[in-house]
Amino acid sequence: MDKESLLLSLKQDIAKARHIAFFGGAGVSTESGIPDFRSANGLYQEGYGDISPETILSHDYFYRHTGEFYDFYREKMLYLDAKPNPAHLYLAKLERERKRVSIITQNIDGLHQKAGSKEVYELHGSVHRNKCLSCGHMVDANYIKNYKGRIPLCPKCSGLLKPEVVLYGEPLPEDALYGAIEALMEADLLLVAGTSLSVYPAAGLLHYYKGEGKIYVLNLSPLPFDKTLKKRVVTIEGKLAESILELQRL
Ligand code: CNA
Repeated sequence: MDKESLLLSLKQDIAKARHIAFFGGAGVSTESGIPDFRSANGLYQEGYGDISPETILSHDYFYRHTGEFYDFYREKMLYLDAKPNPAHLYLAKLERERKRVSIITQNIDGLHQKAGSKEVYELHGSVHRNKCLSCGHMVDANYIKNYKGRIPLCPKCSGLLKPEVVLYGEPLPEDALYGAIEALMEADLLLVAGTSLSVYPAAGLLHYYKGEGKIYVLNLSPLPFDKTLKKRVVTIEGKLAESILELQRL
């Protein structure tokens, strides 16, 4: 089938669906100007000497090299002027039209909420919440970005602030995890977009999807699904936001 026919079939399945689960990753926000990790222009292609981004964005590194962590984090992970793109906006519009749309995201940028989506499970947390490890006071991402000093400290007690972002070596937040599992078990249509499905345990959650229909994948490149899911997968290659605009025109 050509791309137009695939998008038409997706549009019809969306119209029929009662409850859509959308499982997304960094590729959902590249068209908002936020680089992903693994694409040709992704963060992993840049060099940081001998240290990999996974190492810098890890629990141990945060505590042992807090200054270096924040140098990287503030320069590479905070895109506070980014705006939702047509994919974020379309999903929010579906929800406003009284469909249940559960957004399960590995992103930490808050763009689904900015677009208006209400049911969002942030598996890897959010740059917008930052907690003082001493007194529990919360600050926003602007405070972290604009702090005059290498390591942002709490405005109330000068304690160390930590972004509520899931670092490598940390467990997923239980609320988001169980909410995502429940949504996947209840949904009757699954869309997977802008993710390499290489970060676990997030990628493994797709097995909780119990709907009987197809699984649509909207990604720049095909994804490695195992045998159980593979036969139901329909892949629509290309840029997500462009595909969504095309779908809306059909
Ligand atoms: P990834 O491993 O970088 O994979 C991104 C995937 O998206 C790749 O398969 C790309 O081919 C695909 N892709 C890129 N641009 C587009 C596009 N415009 N349309 C369709 N597909 C596209 O990212 P994952 O999310 O799979 O990896 C999980 C990490 C990335 C999570 O821990 C995130 O927290 C982390 N991350 C998040 C952000 C963000 O919040 N915006 C940015 C960078 C990294």
